[in-house]
Amino acid sequence: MAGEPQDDCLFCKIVAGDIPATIVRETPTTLAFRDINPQAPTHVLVIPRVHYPDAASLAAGDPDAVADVLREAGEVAAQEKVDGTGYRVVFNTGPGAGQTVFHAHAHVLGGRDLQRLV
Ligand code: DGP
Repeated sequence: MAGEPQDDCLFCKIVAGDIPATIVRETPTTLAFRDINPQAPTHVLVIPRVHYPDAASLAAGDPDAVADVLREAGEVAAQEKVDGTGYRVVFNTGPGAGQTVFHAHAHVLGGRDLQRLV
């Protein structure tokens, strides 16, 4: 069922505590932890606890969770002290965009000069 934990999902396993992660923030609806392969001094993933495969399906199925993830992205940036200089929030959506883990997640990147994408 949409939103239910999936046995084969890496991030559901992190939510369940079955796989360790360096958690930086937790709320009743979200989890924020350091990316295993950081692309910037601050590289934190913010995920909803509910399982949806990507940001678009999360937005369609549980819009409040999208708001929670974005609010937490801002809280992570403040906690990491990158909110002053600026930071980037990215939702890779689909394999062609580089998505490799199919549980919706926001990358929060900061702490270095981030080249403009658009
Ligand atoms: P994406 O390419 O947008 O699907 O990003 C998935 C990210 O997840 C990628 O930057 C690496 C990170 N990642 C993959 N496996 C693990 C893991 O086991 N632990 C942590 N902390 N991050 C992981």
